[in-house]
Amino acid sequence: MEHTTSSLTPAGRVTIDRVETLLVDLPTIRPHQLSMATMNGQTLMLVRLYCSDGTVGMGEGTTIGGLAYGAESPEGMKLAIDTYFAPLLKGVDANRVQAIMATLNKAIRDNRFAKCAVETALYDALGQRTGLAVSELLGGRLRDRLPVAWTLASGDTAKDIDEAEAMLEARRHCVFKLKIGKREVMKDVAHVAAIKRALGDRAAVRVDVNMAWSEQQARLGLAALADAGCELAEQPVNRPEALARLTGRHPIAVMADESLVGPESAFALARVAGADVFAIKIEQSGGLRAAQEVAAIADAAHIQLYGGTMLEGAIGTIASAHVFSTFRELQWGTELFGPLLLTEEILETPLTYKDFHLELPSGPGLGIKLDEDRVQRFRRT
Ligand code: MUC
Ligand code: MG
Repeated sequence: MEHTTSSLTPAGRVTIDRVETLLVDLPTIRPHQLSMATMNGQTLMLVRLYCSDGTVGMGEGTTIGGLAYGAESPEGMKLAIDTYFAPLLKGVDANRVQAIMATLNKAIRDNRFAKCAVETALYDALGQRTGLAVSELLGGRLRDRLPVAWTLASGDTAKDIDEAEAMLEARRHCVFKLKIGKREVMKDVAHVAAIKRALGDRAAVRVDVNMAWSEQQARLGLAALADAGCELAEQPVNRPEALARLTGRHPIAVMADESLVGPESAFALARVAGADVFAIKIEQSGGLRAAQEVAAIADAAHIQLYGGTMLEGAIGTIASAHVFSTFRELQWGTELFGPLLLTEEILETPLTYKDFHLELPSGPGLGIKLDEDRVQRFRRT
């Protein structure tokens, strides 16, 4: 759906003229099994902001397993932007990103993922206008490339080991996150131990339980995982209080993911030393600047940082990379592998993954270009 306005603007003032949203459906390279859903494809909700100076900013919203991970879905984001965001965006000063986000935050509760997509598009357009990369607009990058972990989630131990070996051989990933929580605790631990044994010191092994364990299961599971050589467990339990009680008890780092839904939740968790590490996600945080605020809270509380993903496609992935490149510390690297899980490329020039890292583009805005034919081919009609 498209929205158009033909407002007269004072000289020099750049306005948003049109807001476009579309859904793009892309298959995954294999079924991706999480504790709450198995993904066979990913839907990208793309938003484009057409500005009066000819710049077009783009942003992306994704979720995991439709509504399995949270309250927003790609279809819901599209509807929210078309119906409620677009009238607030049209005709406003496109350079005033903070002011626009303040307006949206005042008029629209929650909808963090949709807000993130729109904020990404605003910064992309501002970057093109000024010639600066999004990371420079966000205060300046501290690194030009980011370490990238890979998630093993085929559901089969032998397949996961083969996959990890291939990644090591290709020098693409040497840190592996294993999705567990579907099976009995000790069966999952045996799966992790077998993978760690096969990879040895050549790779680091971590797990993501996606909240599937009770606190008691987590006490047992974390101790056994530590013995198996696993270095970190992501969101083993649902409730932040339980996460806090588990932190610091076992020789394995505890990382918060689902518990982090923006700066206020980050502050609440930091106050009770509720995790060793924060997995920061731009969508979960409610936007690019909000993600930086979460990072600042973590830094102040001596909580370490990890750059998380909602399995975004190329746009959301590179937007995340611009943000994470500005973090003062990034002790646990990132998992910005989303585009590599998809069978189809939608960029004119694919992102560069090399030597266990994702490289940041240096061009204006996000620094990437969509292949329009490919987008139209996979666009939902
Ligand atoms: C999550 O829960 O962290 C990140 C990697 C992956 O495979 O799933 C996501 C979501
Ligand atoms: Mg997670």
